[in-house]
Amino acid sequence: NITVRHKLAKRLIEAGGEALSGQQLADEFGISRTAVWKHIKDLEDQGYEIESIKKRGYILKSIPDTLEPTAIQTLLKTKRIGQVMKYIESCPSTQIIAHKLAQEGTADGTVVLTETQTAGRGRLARKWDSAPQKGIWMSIILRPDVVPQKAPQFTLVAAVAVVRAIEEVTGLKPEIKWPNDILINGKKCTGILTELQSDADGIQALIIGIGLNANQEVEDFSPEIQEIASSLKMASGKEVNRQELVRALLFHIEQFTNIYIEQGFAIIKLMWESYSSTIGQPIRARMAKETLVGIAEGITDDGVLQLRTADGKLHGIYSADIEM
Ligand code: BT5
Repeated sequence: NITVRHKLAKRLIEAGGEALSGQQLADEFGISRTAVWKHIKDLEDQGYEIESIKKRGYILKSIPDTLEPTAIQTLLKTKRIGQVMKYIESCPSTQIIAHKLAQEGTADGTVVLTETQTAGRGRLARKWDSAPQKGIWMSIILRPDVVPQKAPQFTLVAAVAVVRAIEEVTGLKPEIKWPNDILINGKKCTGILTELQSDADGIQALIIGIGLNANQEVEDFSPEIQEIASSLKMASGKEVNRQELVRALLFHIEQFTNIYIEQGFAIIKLMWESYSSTIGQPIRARMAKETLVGIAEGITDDGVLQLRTADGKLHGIYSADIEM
């Protein structure tokens, strides 16, 4: 029974190192003391360190560093996002699992989390490096009532939410590089991949994949990205609590998607531009068929990047790799 286990974990965390007696917990949850003991064993199997002291009860000593739902959901402040969570220790890609769950009709706000991906992916089938237990490799399934053309804006909404969450948890000041990279000191620490399931009726599901480098050291990255990638730990010098970070991410993604859906893109756009390292800068936009060089002037209300070339022409960039 997962909810009793959640409640028990929550109660132990809130007790802040005080002992809670088996009888007291049994009364609170309306179960037997033996049932309490069984739940305690389950938590221990998940890596919780719990001391049991005769006549006094249970004391929580430590929480495991995993993204297992009990640990995350215990202090989660969201209403929709993360109420349903699927956790797999290792998988090819959380995007693949999320697509399958979405097809099977999973609820709006379902979150897929893993410790490592063997085939993590970026845009255009590029590889995403996903070191075990070092990052947040997560896909969120949303079912917004908007037209498919609006899907790319969710990448920008998610980017603003990611920046907020990183700021809140670490005090670092990340920047957004259009459309989907979050940088710290010019190095990529997060990538976002928004994919779509749609039909004649519109969007069936949006799958927002977030890959966030939390606790890697340089040597945890594959050699080819060691120069361009960074982690929050490398930038701040401190180990981050991944559970706290996931909760902050889910909270801000819920807040900002609500703002976007209720009030439109204008507010998000302002915030996005204030976090952007691209706007106002000379850039090179590499697209499938051509490369354009110019100044990035801003984004439109649809999230399209506006690039002014030397001949004075303004170009709308829908999809590209940006070099600065
Ligand atoms: C992205 O693609 O930045 C989107 C990445 C999305 C990853 C998440 S993890 C959870 C979910 N499940 C998945 O399978 N994917 C999503 P793109 O803009 O195409 O950037 C890919 C490029 O970033 C690669 O070609 C590398 O150069 C670089 N890269 C790969 N892994 C990285 C990492 N861990 N940190 C920083 N840069 C990385």
